[in-house]
Amino acid sequence: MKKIKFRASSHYVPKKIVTNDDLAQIMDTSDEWIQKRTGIKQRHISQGENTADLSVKVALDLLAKSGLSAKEIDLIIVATMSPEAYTPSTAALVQGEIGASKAFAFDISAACSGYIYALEMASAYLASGQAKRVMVLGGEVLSKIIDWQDRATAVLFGDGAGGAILEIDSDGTSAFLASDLATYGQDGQSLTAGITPALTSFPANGEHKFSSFAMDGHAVYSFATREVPKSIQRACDKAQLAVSDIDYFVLHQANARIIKSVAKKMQLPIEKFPINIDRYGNTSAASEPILFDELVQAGKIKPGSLVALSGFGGGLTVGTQIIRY
Ligand code: 4VN
Repeated sequence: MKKIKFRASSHYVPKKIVTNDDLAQIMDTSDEWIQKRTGIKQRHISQGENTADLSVKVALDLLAKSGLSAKEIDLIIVATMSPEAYTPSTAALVQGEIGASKAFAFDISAACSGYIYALEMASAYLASGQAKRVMVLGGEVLSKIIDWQDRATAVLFGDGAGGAILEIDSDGTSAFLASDLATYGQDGQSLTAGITPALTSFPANGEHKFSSFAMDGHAVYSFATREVPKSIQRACDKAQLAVSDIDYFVLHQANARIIKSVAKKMQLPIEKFPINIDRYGNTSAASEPILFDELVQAGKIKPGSLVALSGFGGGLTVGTQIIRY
């Protein structure tokens, strides 16, 4: 079995902070409502930087921290639901920008579970020997796809990026212990963005419409509280660990209440479920690597730590990776 290790971890958020009070100026909402229902106090919103720009910032910091040159990266995967374009992929833009001339690159579309799915791809390429070093990024500029008139969703989201370099290492044990991924496409309509309807006649009459972020909050909320504990349990079972063995549960920062409900349902101490949604809002696929990196930087996740990373949302998708850092 090939051993896989984390070589570096990083995150980046745009400079501009938008507080709940700022939002209350432009829509019918309040700081009290947003904090009580979601745990969010503020979010970072991009001004001019797009998804690849945020991702490039993380990529360059990963290279600086690891001491690697861009040419030593074999594969770049970006998880995003707010890519710059249908094509080129955000990952290809990053690859070109940082000069990773030996890397192939592609995006993964699994919304808020994207980073977990991307880690699965990275570990599969590493385990098969098809790559020795993989850069995995989660990057989102959700502000550009949000309907800023829809107060039910607009208050939830923020922009940011995070990621890691994973590599084959012959020493010790592998960082990837077990995973669980599941998709519920029959429920996909409860969370959508960027639907592109087919032409109904040719030649086209009328404009192409772009649909912004839309969510059946109740449906997605109950999906998350039902399926996330099950996914974590299945992944722990595969790793032959008890859920109580896990040091930190790095959950998608969808809503603080969902995270608390998962902790309660699993009868685990809330201290093991770090939350940073108060500062960043919901950054979809970027939320797991941002939180992961903050915990690494704070010295909470350290060599040997057992971490369960879980994503859930659009697709609908859910996924868990059990990692020994
Ligand atoms: C996963 C989830 C959510 C999500 C769903 C519902 C929700 C976040 C509904 C009730 C509302 C407060 C907000 Cl579970 C979003 C994503 C997308 O990343 C993924 N918040 N809420 C209220 O009225 O209390």
